[in-house]
Amino acid sequence: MTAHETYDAASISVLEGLEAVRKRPGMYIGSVSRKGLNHLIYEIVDNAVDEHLAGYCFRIQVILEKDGSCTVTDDGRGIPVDLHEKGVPAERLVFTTLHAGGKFDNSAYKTSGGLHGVGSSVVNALSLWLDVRISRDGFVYHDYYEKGEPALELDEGFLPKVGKSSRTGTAVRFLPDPEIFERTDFSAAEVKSRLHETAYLNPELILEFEDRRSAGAEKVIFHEPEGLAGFVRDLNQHTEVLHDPVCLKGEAEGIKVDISFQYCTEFRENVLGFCNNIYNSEGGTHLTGFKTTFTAVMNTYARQIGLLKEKDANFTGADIRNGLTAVISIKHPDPRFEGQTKTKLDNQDAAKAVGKVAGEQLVLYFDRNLETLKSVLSCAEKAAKIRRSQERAKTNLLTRQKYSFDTNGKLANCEKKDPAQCEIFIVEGDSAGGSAKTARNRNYQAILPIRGKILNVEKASIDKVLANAEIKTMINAFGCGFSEGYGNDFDIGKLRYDKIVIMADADVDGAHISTLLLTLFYRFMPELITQGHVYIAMPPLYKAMPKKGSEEYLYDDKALEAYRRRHKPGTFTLQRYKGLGEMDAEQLWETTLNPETRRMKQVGIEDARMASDVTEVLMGSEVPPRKAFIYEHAKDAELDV
Ligand code: 1YM
Repeated sequence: MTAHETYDAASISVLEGLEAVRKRPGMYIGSVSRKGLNHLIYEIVDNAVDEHLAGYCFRIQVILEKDGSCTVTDDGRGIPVDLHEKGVPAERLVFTTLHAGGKFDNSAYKTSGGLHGVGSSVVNALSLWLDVRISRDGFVYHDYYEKGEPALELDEGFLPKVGKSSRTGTAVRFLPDPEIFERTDFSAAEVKSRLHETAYLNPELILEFEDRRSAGAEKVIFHEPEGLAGFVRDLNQHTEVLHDPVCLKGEAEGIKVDISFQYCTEFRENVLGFCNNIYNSEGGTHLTGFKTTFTAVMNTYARQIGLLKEKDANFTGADIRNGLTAVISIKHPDPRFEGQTKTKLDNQDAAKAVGKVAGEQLVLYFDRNLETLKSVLSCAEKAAKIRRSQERAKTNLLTRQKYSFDTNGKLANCEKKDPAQCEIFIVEGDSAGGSAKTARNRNYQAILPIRGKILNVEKASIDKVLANAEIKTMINAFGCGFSEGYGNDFDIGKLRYDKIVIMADADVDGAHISTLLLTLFYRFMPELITQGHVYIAMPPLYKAMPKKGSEEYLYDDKALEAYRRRHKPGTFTLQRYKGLGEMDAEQLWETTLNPETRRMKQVGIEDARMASDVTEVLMGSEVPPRKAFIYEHAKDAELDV
C-alpha cells in the first residue's frame, strides 16, 4: 500500500468522525447556543494551556477578528508537523481525529478537563474554515481546512512551509460555521471572564485578549501572579474581609492540590472547585474532602480554645463556612464526572488528597495565626446562634404553611399536579396578575401576583426575609423549601413546577423586581437556577398594526428597526407597551404565556466567574449595573419553543 492510499483510508474514517460532530454538535460542545460558540475558543485555548502545564508556553493571545473569526496564538513548542505512521503530518491528525490529543501523546502532564475536552478536531469540524500556522524548527508551517476537511495540498506528505521563524508556537484561526450555530458573534464578556479565570489558575501564564470587531478595539492582559489568592481577593472585592487570603498547597495520591480561602463579614459561603483548570459548577469530591477536613479541624480548635465546652455540640460544617470564600483547584491525571451536566467531580481519591493537604496545612497556618483563628471561629459561633433561632422560626413557618397558603389566596394554582408539566408565573402587580389569571391555561399554568417591590434579600436579615408574606407564599408554592448557608432544607425533588417564569414590565422597575427575585433564588434556592428552572418572560415592546396585512409583535428595538425597513412610514401604526397591565388577556396569552408563541429567556449561571460577577451585579447596592444585567439578559432573549 502506498503512502497515498494509506492517507485516503485514514481520511475516510476521519471524515466519518467529523461528520458525527457536525450531526450532533451538542454532544461535543454542550450546545449550539452562544455558550457552545464561545466554547470553541476555550477548546483551542485549553490546548495552549496544556502546553503551558507541560512547561513550554507562557503567553496566549486571543483575538476576536473583524471578520467574525477568532485567532488563538501560543508560544509553546508548536504542534508537531512530522509524519505520523499513517503518512500524515501529526498536525493533521490533531485537527481531524476525535480525541487525537491523548492518542499519540503519552506525556504524563496531559490532563483533560472532562466533559467537552475533545479539542481541536471538534472546533475544526464546526468551523467554516480553520487556518493553522506552526512555528517550529526554524520554519512556519501552514495548514488549512474547510468544514473540517483538509483543503491544502501536501508537499509529498509534508505541510507546506510559508516562511521562516526563529521562534516556536502555534496560531489557530477559525470561523464558526453559521449552519451549525444559532449565532456566530462571540461574547467578549464571557471570553474575558474565562481567560481571567485561567490566569488565576495559572499564575505564570499571561493571557492577552483583543476585540477587533468594533471601531474602538479593546485590549486586555490577564496575568495574576498571586494565583488563587488573587482569585479569592477578587471574589471578595466588594465585601469587608477578616484577613488576607490563606494559601494551602501540596500533593497527595498523585494529585496536586491548591487551595486559597478568606473570610468576609457577609453571611454566606462561596466555595468553588476546579479540576484541571475547569470549573465544576456542581462541586464534587474535591469540595467534600475540603469541607469535611475543614469542619473537623475547626471544631478541634474551637474546643482547644474553649469556645465549645465539653457538653456543647460541634459546629455544623455550614456554621463554620459562614463567611467563607474559597477556591479549591486540583490537577488530577484521570478525572471522572457525574451529575446531570457532568460537572461534578467523582474521583474518591480527590477527596482524600484534598483532605490530607488541607488537614496538614491548616494546622500549620492557624497555629501561627491565632487572631485569624479567633475571628473565623466567632463567625461560626454567630452562625450557630442564628441557625438555632432559625430552626425555631422554620418550625413555625412549617406549621403555619398550610394556613398562609389558604389565607393568602393570591396564588391561582394550576389543575395538573405533575411538576414536569406545570409552570408558575410570578407576575408583577395585581392588575397584570388579574389579566394573567384570565389569560392562562389553568390546566398547567399557575399565577402568583406579587406586589411592588419585595424585600431586597441581600440587605435584609434572614428572619425578615422569611417574615415577608410574598416570599413565604412563593417558597410555599414552589414546595421545595430553601437553603441559607447554615442548614439546608432545600430539596429540588419536591419542586412543584418545571418552569418558574418571572413576568415583569420591560422598564426599570420591572428590571428591579426581576433582579430581586433572581437574588432571592440565587441565595436561597440556587439549584432552581443551576438546574435551569428559572426563566424571564420577554413581553414585546411594540405591536405594529399595518393598514393591510396582519399585526405583529416586536420584542425589541432591533425588531422595530427591521420592521421599519420592511414597511414604509405611514403604512402602519405602532402601539408601545409600557407595561404588562396594558395588554388584554388575549394579548398576554399570545405574547408571554402560550408556549407556541411566547418568548422567554432561561436564566443560567455560566461558570464561577460569571456567577460571581452576577452576584456582584445582583447584590451590589448600585442600581446601574443591575439594570445592565437584566437588560443584557433581555438582549439575549431566545425563542423558547
Ligand atoms: C493555539 C492552540 O494547540 N498548542 C500546542 C498543541 C500541542 C503541542 C504544543 C505539543 C504537544 C506535544 C509535543 C505533546 C499538541 N500536540 C499534540 C500532538 N495551541 C496548541 N502546542 N509537542 C507539541 O503532547 O507531546 C496535540 S496538542 F498530539 F500532536 F502531540
